[in-house]
Amino acid sequence: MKRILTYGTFDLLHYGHINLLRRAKELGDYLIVGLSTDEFNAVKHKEAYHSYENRKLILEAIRYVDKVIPEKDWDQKIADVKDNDVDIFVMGDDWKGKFDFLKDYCEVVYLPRTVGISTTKIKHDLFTVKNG
Ligand code: C2G
Repeated sequence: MKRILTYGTFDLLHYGHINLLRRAKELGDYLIVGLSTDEFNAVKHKEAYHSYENRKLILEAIRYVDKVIPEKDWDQKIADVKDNDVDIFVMGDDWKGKFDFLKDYCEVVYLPRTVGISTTKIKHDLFTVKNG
């Protein structure tokens, strides 16, 4: 049973997120998602449209996701890897290199981002359409 771990905000869920979650799950058998809390999003200078509880509800409905845990700070990843017996840590390659310290505890894989979509783009496009 190969256990996978990834993190994110996953706001305004889109196909880039789904592509990431699908490919992460394909690397093993059990996918855990560390979902950024609303408070941690503020630390990341992000403000999610959906609350943590609603983003969690949505993620738990995705066939690739087996467990959702709260991501409360930058420093919990080593403990999360240990506590959840994680074999592979996965992130999109916009984070390439940033989490290599986890290589002492598990395999680290950075997957190519899906080009052309982001939560920021969705917000921008909707704002532009709405305001002409
Ligand atoms: N992603 C992707 N392609 C996109 C958009 C996002 O592959 N077009 C990936 C990101 O690389 C990330 C995941 O989807 O691996 C979640 O993206 P975000 O919700 O934007 O996550 P982020 O804010 O980068 O949080 O501690 C790590 C942070 O919590 C990561």
